Amino acid sequence: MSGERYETTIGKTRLVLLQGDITTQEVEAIVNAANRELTPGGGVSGAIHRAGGPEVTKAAAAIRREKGPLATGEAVITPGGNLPAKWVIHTVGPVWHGGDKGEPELLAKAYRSCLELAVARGIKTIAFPSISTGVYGYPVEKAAPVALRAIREFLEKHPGGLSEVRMVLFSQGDFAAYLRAWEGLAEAN
Ligand code: AR6
Repeated sequence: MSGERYETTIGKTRLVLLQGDITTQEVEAIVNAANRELTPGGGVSGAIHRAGGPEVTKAAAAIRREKGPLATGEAVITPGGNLPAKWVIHTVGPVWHGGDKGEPELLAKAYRSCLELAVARGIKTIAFPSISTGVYGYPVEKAAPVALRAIREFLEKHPGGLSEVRMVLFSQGDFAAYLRAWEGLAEAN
C-alpha cells in the first residue's frame, strides 16, 4: 500500500511525512544515504544512482577523489542527473553498534549537514530518506525521533530558510514509525 501522508508546519516551513520512493520526488534536492566512498552501493543509494545516471555517479566519484572518504555525518552535493530533483545531497549516516557509540549524535549531524548545505545553496525544498535504517542497521523506531528532532531544531533556528522538508519513507511500517515519533515529540513539548 502507498499514499500515506501527513503534513504539518514548523514556522514557515512545511514538514511532510510520506510513504513513497525518493527517486520520483519533485523537490529541488533529494538526500542520499551514501557510504563514505560515495560509490552507488545498494538500498536507496543504488536506486538514486540508477535513476540519476552517470552524471550523479561521476560527480560523486570526483568528490571522493578530491576529498577522500567522507566522515560520518558530513554532506556533499552533486547534480541530480536524470532525476526530477536538480540536486543530490549525499550524506553518510552512522552504522548502528548498539546505540552507545555516539550514533544518535552522528545521525542528527547527518540531517543537520544536509539542511545546512541546502540553505547555503539557496535550496528551498528537500526530501530525505530514512538515513541509516537499512544496511546500516539503525532501528527505525530509534532513528525516527532523532531525525525529526534534528529537523525541527534546525528549522526553529533557521526560520524562512526552507519552504518544505519532506521525509520519504519506503515502507508503511517506516511511515508509521516516523508518524508515531512526530506525535511523541509534539506531546513532549
Ligand atoms: N526511496 C526511499 N527510501 C528507500 C528507497 C527509495 N527508493 N530504497 C530504499 N529505501 P539504506 P543506510 C529506504 O540501506 O542504512 C548503501 O549500500 C530503506 O528501506 O539505503 O543508511 C550505501 O552505499 C531504508 O529504510 O541506507 C551504504 O553502504 C532507508 O532507505 C549503506 O547502504 C535507508 O536504507 C547505507 O545504509
